[in-house]
Amino acid sequence: MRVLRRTLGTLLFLGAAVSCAASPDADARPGDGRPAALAPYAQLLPAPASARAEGPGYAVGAGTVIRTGPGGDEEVRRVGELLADQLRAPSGLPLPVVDGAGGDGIRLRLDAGAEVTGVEGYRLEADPGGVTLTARTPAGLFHAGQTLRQLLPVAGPGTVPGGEITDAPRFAYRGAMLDIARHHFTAEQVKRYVDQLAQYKVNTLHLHLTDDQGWRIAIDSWPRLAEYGGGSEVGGGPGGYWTKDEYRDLVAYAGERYVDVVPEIDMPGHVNAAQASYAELNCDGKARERYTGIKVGFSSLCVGKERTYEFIDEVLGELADMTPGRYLHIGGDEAHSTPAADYAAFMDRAQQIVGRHGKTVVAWHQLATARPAPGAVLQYWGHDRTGAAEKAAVAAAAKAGHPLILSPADRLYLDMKYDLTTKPGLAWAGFVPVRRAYDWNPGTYLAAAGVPQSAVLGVEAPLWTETIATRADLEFMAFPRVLGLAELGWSQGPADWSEYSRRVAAQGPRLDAQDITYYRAPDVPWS
Ligand code: TNX
Repeated sequence: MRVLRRTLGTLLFLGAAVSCAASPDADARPGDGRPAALAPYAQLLPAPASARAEGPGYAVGAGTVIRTGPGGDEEVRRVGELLADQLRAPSGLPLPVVDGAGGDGIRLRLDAGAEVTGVEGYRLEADPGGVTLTARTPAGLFHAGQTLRQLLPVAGPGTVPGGEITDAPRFAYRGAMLDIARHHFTAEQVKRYVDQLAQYKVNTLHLHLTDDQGWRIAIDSWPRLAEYGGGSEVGGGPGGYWTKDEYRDLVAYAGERYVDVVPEIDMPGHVNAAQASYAELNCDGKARERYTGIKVGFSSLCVGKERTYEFIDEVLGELADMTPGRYLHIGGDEAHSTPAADYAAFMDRAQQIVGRHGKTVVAWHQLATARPAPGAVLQYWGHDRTGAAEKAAVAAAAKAGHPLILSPADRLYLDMKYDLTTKPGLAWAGFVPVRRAYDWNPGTYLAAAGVPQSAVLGVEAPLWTETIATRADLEFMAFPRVLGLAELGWSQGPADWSEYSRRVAAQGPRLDAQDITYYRAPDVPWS
């Protein structure tokens, strides 16, 4: 009965959401009740900081070239080649990449003195003579190119509408996390996700590489971690792991798309796979059984043993050596089997080790209850029911100078079900419909707890994979909610659901063209 009432309630709620989104507004065609197609500049997702459509545009056609000069900067050439690749398939055009600035076409201009904001900002100008992308860095040019893709049709040649866009991100950190420990995902599958994310200007991929159910990264000094500890996953499947070359290759691939990889080795809890691989990592000296269930909080490294710190030093050292980005994530969540004093002592040493390997610590926000090292970044994964004391500890850390990455579980956890109909996923933080994932303000989210806006480094959407084992399920849970993450991370806001939901709908044909399995959520006015 209770379930029935909830079902009815949800149906009524969804019905209301649909009719509301479909009701005529300022941009709607009168009569048919459906929103009119958005003008191209108004379709962009994430929304640019400023855009002005004006005059005739540039027709991209058989003669169009991509110009990456002058100066022959190699990286700009690479950005140009990548953009050409991305535009060739949908347009069906040859789009050769040439050096030299003169002439019409799509021009990529690196200009250290350009009047654009920050390292990722860019300008895009289109008129009948061509499209000019200007930025201070190749990253800015890459983002400009992703905007250009959205100004062209999903299929066939087309015209970039005339006008000018000046754009820069709201937050420096715009991340997605993928848990490849609960279920193994290949580096090729993750590359596909990187491409999907980078087009929406997401610039960080956090990889949850190890957990109770599997250790997914080869470590030379502790080979059984991957060879034995990688051979399991949730549900009893074969698991698997990445070789160092596969990891390096993924990191390079992401880097070419201006996505930094933040690798996570979760500790002192979530370590059963390591403790199954090496008896010496257990206080009792006995190896654990491999684990394929979905409980959390039962494992802990042996805090009092010196060998534990040799282990994390060697593991984090090898990981730091193959990771060009500045961060190493050391987990620190749900250490329910580690007494609080032991936890704090352990995290002190783990943080020192990260620092010795030249990296900056990221940890889940539980580190706030211990002693975060200077500069350590905390990742907040609380939700509306998180207690005041926990939030206060996070706020104290933020006020002491620790940057925060916001991943509220009831907003950005992509493993939460959308609604009652969602087959994969969990619901411990509640359902997260598309609107809920978007309709909040990261800048003020923890303001009531005392977190200043300036402490917010950015946002991240984690995808835990206890219930997600396939590419299709991964995409279904991520899309379209991860667009909300992209929008919140990049655009200035304030959130305006009815306007945003129409831009999500406008992405539908692009997601289809990329063969992305997404949820046609009933709260989005898909055409
Ligand atoms: C909480 S969030 C966890 C993960 C689970 C996830 C499932 C966090 C830091 N820990 O171990 O996979 O919930 O939603």
